[in-house]
Amino acid sequence: MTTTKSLNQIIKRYKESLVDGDQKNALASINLALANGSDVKTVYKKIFTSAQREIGQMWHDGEISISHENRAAGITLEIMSRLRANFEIEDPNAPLAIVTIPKNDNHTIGARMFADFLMMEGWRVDYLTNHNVNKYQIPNDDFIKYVNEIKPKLFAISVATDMAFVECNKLTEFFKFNWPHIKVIWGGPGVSKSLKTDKDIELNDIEENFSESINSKPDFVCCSNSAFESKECKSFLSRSMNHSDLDSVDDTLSKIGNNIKALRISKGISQQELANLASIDRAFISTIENGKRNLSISVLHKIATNLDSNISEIFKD
Ligand code: B12
Repeated sequence: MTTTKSLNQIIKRYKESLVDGDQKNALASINLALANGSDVKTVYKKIFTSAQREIGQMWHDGEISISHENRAAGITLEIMSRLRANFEIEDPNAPLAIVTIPKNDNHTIGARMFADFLMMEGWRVDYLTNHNVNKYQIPNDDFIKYVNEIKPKLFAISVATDMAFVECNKLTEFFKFNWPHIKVIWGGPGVSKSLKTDKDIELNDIEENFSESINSKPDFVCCSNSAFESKECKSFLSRSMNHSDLDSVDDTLSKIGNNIKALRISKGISQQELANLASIDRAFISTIENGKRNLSISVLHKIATNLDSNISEIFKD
């Protein structure tokens, strides 16, 4: 296991490699952290985050040039992409998230980090760099078509500056107008700075406490130091992941009804004949087939058996 002391040494070595533009040494220090037992999330949160913040600060303070800063960011992004190969999601049915950055924001690392974190948690991610839903970059019509096609469960916006916070609000307004059911999460230093909070906040509390600063409706705002690792944020993400599976009892009942009807017709029997076989009222069968009846497992079992089938057939998509 990596001790705090050795982890601090690795962070120092990593940061120095970035300043020197030494990708080989930077990669070697990450491999050392992994070999010492640090997991990938620790590497992201402790090594990449602190090194990038320090290097960025050096630029902000005039200690290194913007080219040096960009070279350092390039190295970190390159190493992140190599690590990502280990947790890339292959399941095409895994829930999908869009992660993006508002117009005019060039701070890409936090966004890419959150995108990778979602992948580690089992999400597929579409990462839209420097996303601009405006007439110059991604036109609204194109974006609407794209979202309708890919059907994401989450839209995540990473915000680094005050300016970008304004754009983030506009983007969220546009997004929620078109897809009110898709969850929206915000994070990044621009959010905590603009809202002057270090808490993770859910929709109701957002409306109560921040209605003056927020004119759109995000579902979750992530401002705590533990970034996306807080209990509240994890719970929100896990609920978002299962969102549409939970919200539609009506869809499930209608699927069950359609499946029963198809099985009955393929067996060549009427509703009355099925009712007689299963000792159920015919009107009851009719409401089930129309998806209007919330029925018990024992009734489902009786119907399935009399259709020479099983319950899993009746639930299939
Ligand atoms: C590096 C850096 C840059 C780099 C960015 C390089 C790159 N490719 O990303 C460069 C040099 C380009 C840059 C430029 C500028 N920067 Co700058 N920059 C930074 C710095 C030092 C670090 C950012 C970073 O990479 N952090 C590392 C990542 C991993 O951390 P993070 O972004 O915080 O992300 C973590 C969490 O916030 C969270 N997270 C992030 N996104 C999301 C999203 C979701 C949904 C969730 C749940 C979580 C989450 O997860 C991450 C992991 O823990 C910050 C200061 C700071 N300490 O944050 C200033 C900072 C963001 N920059 C700032 C400013 C002002 C600028 C400039 C305007 C400066 C200028 N005068 O030109 C320009 C803006 C350019 C533009 N149009 O965007 C200010 C913003 C202040 C404000 N309130 O507006 C900051 C805060 C510095 C400061 N103290 O003044 N910057």
